[in-house]
Amino acid sequence: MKIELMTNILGDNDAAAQANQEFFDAHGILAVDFMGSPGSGKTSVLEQVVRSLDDVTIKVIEGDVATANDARRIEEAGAEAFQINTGGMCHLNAPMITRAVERISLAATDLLLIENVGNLVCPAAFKLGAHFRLVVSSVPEGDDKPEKYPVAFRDCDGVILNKIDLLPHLSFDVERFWDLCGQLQPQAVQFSTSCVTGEGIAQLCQWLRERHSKLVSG
Ligand SMILES: Nc1nc2c(ncn2[C@@H]2O[C@H](COP(=O)(O)OP(=O)(O)O)[C@@H](O)[C@H]2O)c(=O)[nH]1
Ligand SMILES: [Mg+2]
Repeated sequence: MKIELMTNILGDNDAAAQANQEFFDAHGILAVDFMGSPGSGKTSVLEQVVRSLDDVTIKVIEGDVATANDARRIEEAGAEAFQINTGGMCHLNAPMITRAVERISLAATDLLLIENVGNLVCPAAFKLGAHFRLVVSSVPEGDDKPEKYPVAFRDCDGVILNKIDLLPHLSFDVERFWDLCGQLQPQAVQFSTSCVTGEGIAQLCQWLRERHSKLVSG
């Protein structure tokens, strides 16, 4: 019975995710779900993207257990942000995105960036209707994270290795990290970024631009 219930919950979520994606497709909005541990730098990466892509209309949905701190940071960076507080839930789900989308104006929006709740386990199970899912992992977390949390690294379209400015100070085997990522999801696009030096942000922005152009050109 428990398994049936869980199946139903995921089935309902998938239906809402499908409807979300159809809405984004119809409006030419590229939606990207950023997943990762607390503190991996999800908000920092989004701040950098918002500041860099100043000719693109970006809206951000922020998911957190509590506070609107991240939404404030995004608005300071220059994009409208909508905060979802999950009140204890460790992930966003598709109906939460549906409700958020009803409350923000997405007219003329090019990119909808979604910061999932900081967690490497639960968000992977709940699709939101985003076109792409990117995992933000960071150097201080260690190079074994893909091995320990394989579902997130398998069920994603790309991985951002953030905080590469810290590589000289920590023992982190970059080659091992990317090997593990490649074994789990060979198709995933790979980015190496630092929100301190700005390294790698241009590549991520270029990828977002290209994905958006591809979406709107059909
Ligand atoms: N050294 C370094 N610190 C970073 C980088 N990106 C984020 N941080 C710091 O890591 C901490 C967590 O970042 P935040 O963006 O809030 O992470 P989130 O919880 O994943 O949204 C903050 O103190 C950031 O200043 C980076 O590229 N390099
Ligand atoms: Mg954050």
